[in-house]
Amino acid sequence: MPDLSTFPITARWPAQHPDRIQLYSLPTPNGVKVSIMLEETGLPYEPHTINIGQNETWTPEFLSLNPNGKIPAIIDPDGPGGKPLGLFESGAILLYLAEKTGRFLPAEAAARYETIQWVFFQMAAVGPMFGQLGYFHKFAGREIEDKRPLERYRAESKRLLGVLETRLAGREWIMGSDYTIADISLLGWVRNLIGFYGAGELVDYASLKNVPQWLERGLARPAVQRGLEIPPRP
Ligand SMILES: N[C@@H](CCC(=O)N[C@@H](CS)C(=O)NCC(=O)O)C(=O)O
Repeated sequence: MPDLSTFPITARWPAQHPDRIQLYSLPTPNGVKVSIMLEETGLPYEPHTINIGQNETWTPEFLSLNPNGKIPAIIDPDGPGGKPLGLFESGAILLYLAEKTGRFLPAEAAARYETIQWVFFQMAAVGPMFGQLGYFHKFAGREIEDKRPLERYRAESKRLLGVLETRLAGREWIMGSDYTIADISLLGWVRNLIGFYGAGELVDYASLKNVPQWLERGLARPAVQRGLEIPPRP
């Protein structure tokens, strides 16, 4: 049985199954990328709920795994060379799990880098911009009188959706007929923008055709449906 006691996070969130991947997360758009990927691959894992509303990511135990204080993070007891590996940043985790399993990332070099390019697009643009739109439209930023920040993130989010709309023309998934980690990285964010953030009208979501159809296809996948609810909310 692997010994995970060298990871201080396991003192606060003990591993019942230290031989399984330990997932520290919450079903937010960044968190569900990893739970969906784990569900899609069928890798055995043990989820731990991290209550960000109670600032649990800022505890010393959590910070020992992710000094950036954000979910999701994992420990794979069977990492490279059979040694345990701790990892944070959802994009890095998706790449790691794709390489570990040989799934959802094309083997052919050009297609592989094209997929990674779209994952970076999600990480660098879609996530941060949609997140800011959520802050200024739904959360504390709503109260701010100056509407320029809201307008900036609204316009940028709308533009990014347009990029996706064009990419998905004539394609079932971001990479065509193959469902990949690019889709896994993006599905939760688009769903959240029009769902939880209630920003569909702001970004004129109704004018799009390819993105809504892609989202519907993604949300119909049983692994996506399961992943969206893992770990259970506090
Ligand atoms: N770039 C990071 C972003 C992670 C992130 O922003 N996580 C949010 C939840 S979606 C979080 O943990 N927030 C807690 C906080 O900032 O206190 C990733 O993709 O893993």
